[in-house]
Amino acid sequence: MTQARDEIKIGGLGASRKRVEDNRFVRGKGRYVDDIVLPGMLHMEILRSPLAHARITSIDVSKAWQIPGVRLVLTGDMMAARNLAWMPTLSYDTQAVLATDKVRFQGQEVACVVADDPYIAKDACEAIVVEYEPLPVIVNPAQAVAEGAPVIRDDKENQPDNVVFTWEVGDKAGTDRAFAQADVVSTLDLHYPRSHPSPLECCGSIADFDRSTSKLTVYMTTQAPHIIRAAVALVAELPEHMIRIVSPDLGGGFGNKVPVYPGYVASILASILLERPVKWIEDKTGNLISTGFGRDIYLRGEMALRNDGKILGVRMYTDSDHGAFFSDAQPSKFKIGLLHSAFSCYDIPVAHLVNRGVYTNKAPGGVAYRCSFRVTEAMYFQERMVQAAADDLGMDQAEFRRRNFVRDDDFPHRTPWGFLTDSGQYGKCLDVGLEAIGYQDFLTEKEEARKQGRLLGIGISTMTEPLGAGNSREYDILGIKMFDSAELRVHITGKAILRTGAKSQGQGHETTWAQIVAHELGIPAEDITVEEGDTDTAPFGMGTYASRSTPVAGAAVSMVARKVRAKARKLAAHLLEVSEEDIEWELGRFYVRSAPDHGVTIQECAIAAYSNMPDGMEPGLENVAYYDPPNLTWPFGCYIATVEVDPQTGVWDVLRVVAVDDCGVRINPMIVEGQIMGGLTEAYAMANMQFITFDAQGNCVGSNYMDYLLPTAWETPGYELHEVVTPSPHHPIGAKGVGECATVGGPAAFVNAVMDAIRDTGVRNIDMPLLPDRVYEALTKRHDVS
Ligand code: MCN
Ligand code: CUM
Repeated sequence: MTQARDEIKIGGLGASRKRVEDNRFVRGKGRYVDDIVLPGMLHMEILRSPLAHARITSIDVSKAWQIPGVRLVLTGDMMAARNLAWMPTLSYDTQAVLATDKVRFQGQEVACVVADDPYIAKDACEAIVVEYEPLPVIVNPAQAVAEGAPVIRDDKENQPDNVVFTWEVGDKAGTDRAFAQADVVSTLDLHYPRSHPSPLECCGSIADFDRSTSKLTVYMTTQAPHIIRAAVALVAELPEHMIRIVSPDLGGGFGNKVPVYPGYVASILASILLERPVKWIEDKTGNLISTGFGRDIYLRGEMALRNDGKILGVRMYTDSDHGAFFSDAQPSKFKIGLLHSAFSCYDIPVAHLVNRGVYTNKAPGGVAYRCSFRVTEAMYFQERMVQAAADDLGMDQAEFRRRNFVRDDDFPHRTPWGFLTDSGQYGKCLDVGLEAIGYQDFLTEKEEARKQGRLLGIGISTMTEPLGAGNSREYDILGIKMFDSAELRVHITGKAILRTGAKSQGQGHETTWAQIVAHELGIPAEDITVEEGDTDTAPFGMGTYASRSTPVAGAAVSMVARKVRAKARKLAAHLLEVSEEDIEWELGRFYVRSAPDHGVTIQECAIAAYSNMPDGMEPGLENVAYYDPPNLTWPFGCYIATVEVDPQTGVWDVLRVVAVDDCGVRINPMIVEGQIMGGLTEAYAMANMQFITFDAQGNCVGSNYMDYLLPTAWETPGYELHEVVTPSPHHPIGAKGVGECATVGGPAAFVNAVMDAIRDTGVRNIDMPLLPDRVYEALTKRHDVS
């Protein structure tokens, strides 16, 4: 008889283990960048441009220097003298660190002051006198490409206009043929507005250059410490082994903490010049107006349809607004992220996508806010178009989806834009969702309500999305391949420490990675410490974004545990005095096949690794694994919302939200549900209230929490969550990513529901957010509203 451990009891795969990091978070003991105080530390503040586009004619810093306690005033010219006025971005562009020639967006960094405390630094920023000569301002793609538009990036050679790139994918001629055969062509124009991830903790850094050792340590808010280390080595021309990046606890990231920001670079230079630690903590307005936003993209979609509901082909034309610098982090092969993952869950024979990216006088970014590299936009367009197409055909929207889904036995399936989806049960997920919401009953209720002048609507959004870049053949950032890593050390008493190249910002890696080790080795999860974010100790990895941690670093955790188990097996054979071939494994224990009671635990193997190894065996029980996934993982989500729209005011209330997520095997179901609830809340926020816009002068509207709204518990609807499990065929434990699914798929469910409720108006689209005045205008004026 064997003594297999109960996996749930030891906190292994499938255990809804409480989050270990919450022990310190709920006690106020988290250690964020701003909590770190170093001896002799100075404080830096940034002076930002009030104008969106202007030539700088002079900067007078003399008054700032006179303020007692000011230690350094940095301007673009001083940066330029050190070749640091411009820095490379993660998308092969350049970005101003401190402006020299022009300012190109409101909020751009113009100067920095370092002082004894942050208040002195802030006052001194206000004592700097900058003279600007205003230039015409561009705030959208149409203006950017208009005849005679001023060239924003006149700093660049070979940049005669404001076009960053044009990128196309698919089969143009084949798509044209499909459209020629269509019974119906459905079209839709949409704008996915600029939004902001707005993590509660803003960005910040503490640079600490120690002249005596030549070592630079930077504590900073980054989701990708190793990429930052490489970037600092290149920008500051420092040797990489003399740079240590530490990303401590993060108060949310949501993609906002991937790019390299001028504040980081300026604090590093200040520390090198002053030989003192220099802390920079961004304020909320600075964060909202200058750091990585999400979306800001216009789409025209066209769908070729057969009368029986079959989609024959799709065209997409998109204009993306990247702001003044093309700075987002995304796989270098794909200029507009993974936008071309649209329609991956549908069996569409042929498709063509053309994207044009432009510079405008707005903050740089575009890849952030739980977007999976712009898959948010892809799936929003997809599901809004699918609903419009079903309406045009007069077909039931659920039936239209089902008719076009890739079927369970059609995997692997090559999408028309080149992805390979490998698994899923799309029809089943939709069925679970429809059943849960009571679809047919709701349609009846809706018709009844309509007779009484009440407007009820139901919105469905179904999607599969690519999570887990790379594989290294196709995915790199600045040429660095997108694999990831894990290092596991089992100590003599059988406790362990695990480090990965990922970096949690709130997702719970300290809890879930230990569960994977528990699953592979049978060591209780509570005996495993998980550490991330310190480049001096963590193995090289590309960090956490695009929900890549479980698919890539999580897979590396499995693989490194398996390597450790392979060595433990040899130790077990030695201890049990049999040959390795005679050994069997069950959770946490090796035993002799012919005598199952005769066994040793993994902990006994650990002791032996340090005290009783066989002749010739290297001591110790540790290893490292680098994992390069063969494919992305393809989770599926089905989100269904029901709403009631008030015809008198345009206000809409959510009645119910049902979410069915298939992210393969769930490591920690409670954490997965938390991710989905958070994601749905962000989806609801974007559909209902959240956007950043600009006036004609490029002034940012949405620069504070009075204008940029975060939903509170009061208005956030409740969610009903359901699960389907289709394991990833290639991930070592069958898990797929999930961190962004609900934010990606959710918005279309809310918007489709409102559009369904007001269908009688004939209005095809209202752009997000669906503010009451926009809905009211649609109800009264009956034309498209944005
Ligand atoms: N998980 C699981 N089983 C699965 C899949 C995931 O138990 N089958 C768990 C993971 O172990 C992990 C969490 O769910 O603890 C999220 O895993 P994953 O989908 O791999 O996503 P990442 O860890 O890579 O997180 C990134 C993703 C992104 S890109 C954004 S943006 C986002 C998001 O996570 N930012 C967040 N969720 C966030 N949640 C919080 N609290 N804070 C953020 O900044
Ligand atoms: Cu696009 S936001 Mo997340 O990938 O860090």
